[in-house]
Amino acid sequence: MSTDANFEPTLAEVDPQIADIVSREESRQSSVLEMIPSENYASRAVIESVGSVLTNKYAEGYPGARYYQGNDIVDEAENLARDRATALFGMDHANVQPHSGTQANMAVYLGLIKPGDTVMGMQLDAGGHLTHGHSVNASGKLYNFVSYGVDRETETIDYDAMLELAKEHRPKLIVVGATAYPRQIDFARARAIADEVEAVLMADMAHIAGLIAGGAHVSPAGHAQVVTTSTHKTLRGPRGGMVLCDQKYARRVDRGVFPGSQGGPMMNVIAGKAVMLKEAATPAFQEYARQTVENAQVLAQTLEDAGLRLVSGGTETHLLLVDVTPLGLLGKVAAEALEVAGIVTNYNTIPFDPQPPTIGSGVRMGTPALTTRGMRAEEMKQVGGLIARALEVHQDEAALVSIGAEVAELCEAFPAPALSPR
Ligand code: DSN
Repeated sequence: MSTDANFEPTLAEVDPQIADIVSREESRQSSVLEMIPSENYASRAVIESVGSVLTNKYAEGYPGARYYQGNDIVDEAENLARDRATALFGMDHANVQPHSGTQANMAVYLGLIKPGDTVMGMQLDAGGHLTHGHSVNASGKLYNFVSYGVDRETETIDYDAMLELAKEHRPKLIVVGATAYPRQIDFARARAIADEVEAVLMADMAHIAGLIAGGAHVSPAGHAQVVTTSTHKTLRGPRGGMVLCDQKYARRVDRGVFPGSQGGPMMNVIAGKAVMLKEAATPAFQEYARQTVENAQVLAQTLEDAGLRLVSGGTETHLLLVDVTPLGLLGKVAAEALEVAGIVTNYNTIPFDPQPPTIGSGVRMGTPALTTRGMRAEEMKQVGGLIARALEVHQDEAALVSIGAEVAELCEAFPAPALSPR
């Protein structure tokens, strides 16, 4: 029988400082235009799962084969997540335990190849990710990564050059996928290149997983033998990762995750991934994915009409990369000015960037979070106008603050999903 004594004190009672930080961050997320393309608002159902007592359970191993007792109930959560993931993405096998997209990528490398093996990945300034072989990352230190990039003219992937590079270096694994690439990836073409040199194709769909789930981007299923992703971007799930693969690679992928590179899985987060996968399989999510891309395209057109240069001339996804150098700006300066106006983006390198990643010549922005708030084409025209004006007056703090007042009005009209009363 429960008594009052069983109830634990609340966060606000135990640690008012952290409670205040959580509350202020919730307000910040609702009072700015959140345009970092890898961010989104997880649903209340996802956040409830992540904040649940499933965090208490140790479950090293996999459902039905754990190294701890008492896992029958959490096994059900992991099985639901695995089944929903394979059904949604049309792949044979899913591992839902990776703590992040980075962990998912490292687990695949560990499971499928050996240190020193040759791998091909997209270089960072062309839009790739640190875990696609950058020298400062374990991927670049442990494996012999050879990098492909984009064509200087079109700023899109040069698949012919990629094929030549593959023939020259005969990689065991080819990684496609990006964090700052606004165009769709041709998975069929990438698979043909991999087949030509007898490599395995790995698609890192972290940025576009939600678009793929919603049918707004071509799927890697049937092309890539292994697919990795994070779960908190366009998918709107909890912070985490996943690997999907053909049955042939299932055992090696699983061993790459556990015991290869992780210990106990976060069962609370796995439950949140299961909820995310249920939500992403709905018609409402398909509409969300479609609207996210439409919003990005309207925003791109608005910025171009205002005289800004977009890398590759536009977007086919949720993401835009604005070259701010024609305005005499550096990426970091531009992103900081936008934040003063309440528009949160991130500075980024652009293809063939002379600037280091700590400065960048571009600003990366996207529409996933704004679309979650219910904004559509009309609002994207407004947002594009605000961005163009803010970049123009970047040195005038008062002008930026006055643009911020317009941002605040828009945010009030399209409230972010809220957990606490405001
Ligand atoms: N996934 C990266 C991003 O796109 O923000 C960070 O690792």
